[in-house]
Amino acid sequence: MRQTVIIIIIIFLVIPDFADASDSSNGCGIVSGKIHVWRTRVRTEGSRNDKDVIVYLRDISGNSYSAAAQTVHMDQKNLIFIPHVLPVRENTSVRFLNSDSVDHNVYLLFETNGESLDLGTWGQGKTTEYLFNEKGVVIVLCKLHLEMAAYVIVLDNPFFFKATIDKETQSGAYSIKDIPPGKYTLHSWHKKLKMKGSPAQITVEENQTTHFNITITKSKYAK
Ligand SMILES: [Cu+2]
Repeated sequence: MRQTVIIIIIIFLVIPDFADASDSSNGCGIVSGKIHVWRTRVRTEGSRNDKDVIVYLRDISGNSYSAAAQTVHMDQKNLIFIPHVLPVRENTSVRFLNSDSVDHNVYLLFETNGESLDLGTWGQGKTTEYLFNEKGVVIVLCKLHLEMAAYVIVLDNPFFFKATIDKETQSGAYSIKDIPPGKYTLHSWHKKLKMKGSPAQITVEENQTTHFNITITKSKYAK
C-alpha cells in the first residue's frame, strides 16, 4: 500500500517533466526531408559501404552557438574504423581506440589544406585523442592496413544529421531539430556523390518545420 502511494507520488512528480520535454514550442524550428539517390546506386553493406549522408546547415543569419567541448570515440575493430563516417562540431576531441589484437595506426589527411598528420601506432586497448579544431573533411587512415578508412566531418554548428541510405529504396530521411529562426544554407556530404542544387537556401521559422528533399548523384549529374 505504502509502496503504491510512493509510486503514484513519483509519477505525479515526473509527469510535468515529460510534458516539457515533448513540448516543441521552444521558439526553434525543424528542417527535414527525404534523400534520394539519382541515376546511380550506393553500396549499403560491407566495410566499404557508402550508405552515410551528412546533412548540415551553415548559418547566414549570424546566430552564435556555445562552444562544443566533448569527446567522442572512433574504434578500430576487425580491421574496420567504427563509425565509418563521424560528424562532429569544431573543438571536439576524438578518442581513437584499438580493439584488435594487432597494432593499428591512425593517419589523418585534411582535405581543406592537403596536410597530413600521423598520430602514431598502438596496440590493443590503447587510445590516442585528437582535437579537431578546424572545420572540413578529414580522412582517417591506418598505415598498417591500407583498406582501412574513415571520415571525420568537422562542422561549425550543431545543426547536422547523419542519415542512412536504405538498400532497397536507395533513399533516406533526415531531420535537424532545435534550429533558431533565421536563414541558412543546406549542404550534404557523401563519400562519392554530390547534392543536386547545392547549397540550398533554407529559411527556418519559429515552431515550424521546413521540408526540403535532397537528391544526391554523381558529380556529372549534380550541376
Ligand atoms: Cu590498422
